[in-house]
Amino acid sequence: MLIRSRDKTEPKSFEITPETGYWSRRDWLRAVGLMGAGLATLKSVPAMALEQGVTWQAMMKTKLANSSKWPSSTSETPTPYKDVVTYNNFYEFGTGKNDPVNNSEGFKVDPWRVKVEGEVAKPGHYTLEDILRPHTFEDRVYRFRCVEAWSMVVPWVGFPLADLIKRFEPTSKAKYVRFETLVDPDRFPAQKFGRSTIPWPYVEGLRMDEALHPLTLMVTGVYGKALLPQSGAPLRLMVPWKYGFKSIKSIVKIQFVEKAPRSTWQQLAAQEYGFYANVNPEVDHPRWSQKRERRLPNSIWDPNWIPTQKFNGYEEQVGPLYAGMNLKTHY
Ligand SMILES: Nc1nc2c(c(=O)[nH]1)N[C@H]1C(S)=C(S)[C@@H](COP(=O)(O)O)O[C@H]1N2
Ligand SMILES: [Mo]
Repeated sequence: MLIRSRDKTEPKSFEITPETGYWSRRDWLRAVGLMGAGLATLKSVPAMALEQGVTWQAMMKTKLANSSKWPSSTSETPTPYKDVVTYNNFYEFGTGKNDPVNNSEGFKVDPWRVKVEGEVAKPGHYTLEDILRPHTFEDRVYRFRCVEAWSMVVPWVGFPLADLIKRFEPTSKAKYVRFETLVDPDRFPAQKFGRSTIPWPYVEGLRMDEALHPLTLMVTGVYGKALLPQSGAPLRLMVPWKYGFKSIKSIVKIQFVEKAPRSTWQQLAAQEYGFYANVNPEVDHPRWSQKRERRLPNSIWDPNWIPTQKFNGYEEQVGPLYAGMNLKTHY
């Protein structure tokens, strides 16, 4: 088929589910008025136009330009862009806060596929275009709290994870969603042999009701721009009522499973980092208090300590998810 001749990295037809490449070309043809015009006409379209019609970059640009404002954003002052993209945790690029920005220059998103598997009616190896296509982006300003007791206020761009999950049609056996980050030592220097600090891939998971909660966002951008590598390009999660480590970056796998997945930080130190990881000032980390946080921007002279709120201030929205649960044992 024509779509497969576009470039060598295009998936083979057997990897394509009905929603994938074929439909992208069809939609695009319809948009430019070529639908039904047949093969001859298609061949005469300049190659460049074909490229622009289907690349995720073009799709991303249009969607970012047409994003809608989410009405429930926090009115707190956003952390400056500079801090958001230079003070990061992304161990694939190194453990220092500036390692992600310093070690990610030239990071290539292409090729990018998201493998969807497990308890779903529509598993597949989806292209980034497939993932993004039907979704409208929203601008949402969320509080963001790392388990290390620093925090930011970030204007994310994205769409509800629930909208994506529904497209895959999870079965009744799908009780949890498990996510994986890309493993590629050529793109993530800290994954190179001998330099690893944590086991790869980075793994995270959510209970199905948490994954479907309207606050859970699949993030594609920050401050109105596409995600930079250090922030988890091209797709990362944002679960604003949980500690930052739950918000996995650069996702390449979404798995629907029956049992609670074991996350990277549980594997490393289960007594310190639980599966739930809900922001909670009443439950201290074994080595430090979680009662307060350093809100960025700050400095050593002015650490800007503020009190931490239960569920990071989203208790009204997410409290019911944990009704009757002991949050001290389910930390
Ligand atoms: N793949 C991957 N995802 C990750 C991490 C990581 O090291 N690798 N760090 C987590 C942690 S601890 C935090 S606090 C946030 C940081 O997100 P930010 O750098 O965009 O602020 O990403 C989370 N997602
Ligand atoms: Mo974190």
